[in-house]
Amino acid sequence: MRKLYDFQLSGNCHKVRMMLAMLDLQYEVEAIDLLKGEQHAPEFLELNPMHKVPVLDDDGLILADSAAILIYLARKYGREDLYPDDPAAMTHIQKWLSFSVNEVFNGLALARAMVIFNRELDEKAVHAVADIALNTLESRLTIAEWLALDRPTLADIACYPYTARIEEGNISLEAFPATRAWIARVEGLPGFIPMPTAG
Ligand SMILES: N[C@@H](CCC(=O)N[C@@H](CS)C(=O)NCC(=O)O)C(=O)O
Repeated sequence: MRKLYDFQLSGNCHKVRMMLAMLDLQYEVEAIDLLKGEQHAPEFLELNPMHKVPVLDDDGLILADSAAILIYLARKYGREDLYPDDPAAMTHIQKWLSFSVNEVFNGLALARAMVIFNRELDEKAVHAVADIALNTLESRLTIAEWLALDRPTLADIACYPYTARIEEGNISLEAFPATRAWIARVEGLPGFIPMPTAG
């Protein structure tokens, strides 16, 4: 039995949905409505005391945190190419996984959350981080097709959802052509599934 505790509009959940689809793994979904506060329910906290989705139950093994789940799924189900053993490769990938939960989340995801969930945050501060995130992506993707290595890795899956949906945060990708081309490349990967749009 495999079950994903999921919130449709969450990019962190979408990373896991993408990975499961790319691996062609079947799973049940248990929707956790963050807008109704279901992540604070005692039965959910037993799974993840951090009050956050995604959580994956893989035949009784309970896993939280999208990056951790991506690593688990890639290594458990035969996609070592997405997270190889080589120390330098792992380090390159890990740098982008960290970037995905720092600059991408605190800039791109929160800019979108301010618009689609009416999150009350310091817009100037969030947009400054979003600017760093987009310029970092653009500078790498101007000289390379993929973020970490010369092929797709977990780095690309982890950075994709909030970047692809940033226009829902009223931030344009017009000035970031290399990033737009990379989004299209990720969308062309076998098994890719699109992230649901807000509204
Ligand atoms: N680092 C975690 C962050 C997970 C996270 O921020 N989840 C959000 C949805 S995108 C959440 O569940 N928020 C509920 C809350 O903070 O109350 C991951 O990558 O899984």
